[in-house]
Amino acid sequence: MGYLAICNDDLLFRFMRRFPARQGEVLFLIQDSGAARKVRRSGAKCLSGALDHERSYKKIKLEDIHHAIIFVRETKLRKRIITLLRTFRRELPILFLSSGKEASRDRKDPLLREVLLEDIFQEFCAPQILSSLNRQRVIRIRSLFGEKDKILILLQHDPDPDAIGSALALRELLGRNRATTPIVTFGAVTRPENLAMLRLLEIQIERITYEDLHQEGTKLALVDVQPPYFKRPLGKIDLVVDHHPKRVSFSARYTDLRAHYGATSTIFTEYLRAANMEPSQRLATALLYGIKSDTLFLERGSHHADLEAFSFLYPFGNRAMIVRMERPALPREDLEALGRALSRLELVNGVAVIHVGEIKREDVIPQLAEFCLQIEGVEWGVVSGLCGDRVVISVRNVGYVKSAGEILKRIFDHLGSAGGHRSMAKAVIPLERFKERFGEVSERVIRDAMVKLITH
Ligand SMILES: [Mn+2]
Repeated sequence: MGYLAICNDDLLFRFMRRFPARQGEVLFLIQDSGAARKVRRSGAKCLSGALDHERSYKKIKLEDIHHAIIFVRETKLRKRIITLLRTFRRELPILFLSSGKEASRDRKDPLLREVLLEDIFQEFCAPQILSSLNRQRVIRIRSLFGEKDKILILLQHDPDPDAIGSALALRELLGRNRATTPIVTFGAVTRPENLAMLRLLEIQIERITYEDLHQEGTKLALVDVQPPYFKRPLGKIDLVVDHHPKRVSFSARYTDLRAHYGATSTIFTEYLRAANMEPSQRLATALLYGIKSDTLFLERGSHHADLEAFSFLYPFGNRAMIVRMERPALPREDLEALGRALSRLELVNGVAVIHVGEIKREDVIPQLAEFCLQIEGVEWGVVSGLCGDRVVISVRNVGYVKSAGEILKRIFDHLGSAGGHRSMAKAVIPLERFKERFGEVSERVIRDAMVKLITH
C-alpha cells in the first residue's frame, strides 16, 4: 500500500485518478457508500465508512500507509480525522485540501500540510483564463487593421529596449514588415546600450514629425507610452498598449494598460503565446532585453507575469547578444582618454579625482567613478569629462561618509545643475560658466574645489 485518501465522496478520487500509476498504490476511504461503489467499479481500492470512527481505520493496515491525503469539507470533521490518525500513527505525514488557511494555526505538527483550493485555482485555472483573454485580445488587435493599411508604431521620444521590443512584437503579431509598419519616434534613440540593441538586432527606428501622422489614412499604434505623454494631440489613435499607470484619460480604439506589470514586453509576450507564435531569436532577444532593463533584472516593480514571460522567452533568446548590448563597445578614442587619465591617478585622503578630458560616451564618466571605488584605499571617486560644451562630473563614495549629492550641489548648482544621493551624484555645467568661475577644466581645479569639502 502507500497512500490513504480520505474523502466524503469520490472527488479526491477524481483528483488522484492518475496518481497511483506513478507514485504507489492508493486506498480510498469514502464516507458515501454509493460513491465508494463507483470508485471500486473504476478499479481502485476503496473502503467506505464513517470517517471519524475508529472502526473504519481498524480495517486498514495503517502501518503500511506512507501518507494520508484528506479532502473533507467540514473543518470539524477534518480535525477529528487528523486527531484519529495521529492516535494510530504519530509520525504519519498528512496533506489536506482546504478552503481556509488553518495549518498555520497548527504549526506544531511538522508532518501536517495544507493546500488551499484557491491556490489550485490560481495555479491551474487562472493561467488558462488569462490565456483565453489574451487570445481574445489578439483577435481584436488583428481586426483593427486592414490589409492595405499603413501602420505607424509610435514610441516615446528616446525609445528604450522595452518600447523597441514591444514594437517589434506588435509588428510580428500583425504579420507585417518594416515597409508597411515602420517603428517611429519624434525624437531619437540616444543611450549607447539602446543604440547597440538597434545595431545588433538590425532594427530601424524612423524619425517623424507631427505632420507625418495620419497621412493618407495611416493608422497609429502606441506601445510603452500613452497619448498624454505627447504634448500635442495625435489625432485618432488605434491602439495603446502600456504598463505605465493611466494618469490622464485618453481615447483609443483599443487599449490594454497593465500598470501592475514591470514591462510592456511582458504583455506582448503573453499575446505571442496566446497566438501560439514561437518568437524568432531576434524578437525573443529584444523582448528579454526589454523586460530585463525595465525591471532591473526582475527586481524593480516586477510581477509574477514578468518572470513568467522571461522564462518563456529565455530559451529562444541570444544571451551573448544581450551581454553585448549591456556593455556596448567603447570608441577607441575614449579608451585612450581613459588609459591616460588612469595612469595619472593620484590619491589624496582616499579621494580619487580623474579628469578624462573630451569624451564621446558620457556614460563612461559615471562608470569610471564607480570603478574608482574598487581601487585600494579609495573612498571617493570623482570623475569629470568634457561632453561637447558641457562639463560632466560624477561622484561615487562608499556610503558611510558625507553626502555626495549635497557637496556637488553646494559647489556647482548655481553654475549648472547638480545633485543626487548620498553615495551617487552628478553635476552638469556649461563649459563657459565653468571657465568663468574656475579658469580651466582640470583635475587640479576639481580636486581643489572638492577635496576640502569631502574631508572636512
Ligand atoms: Mn516600459
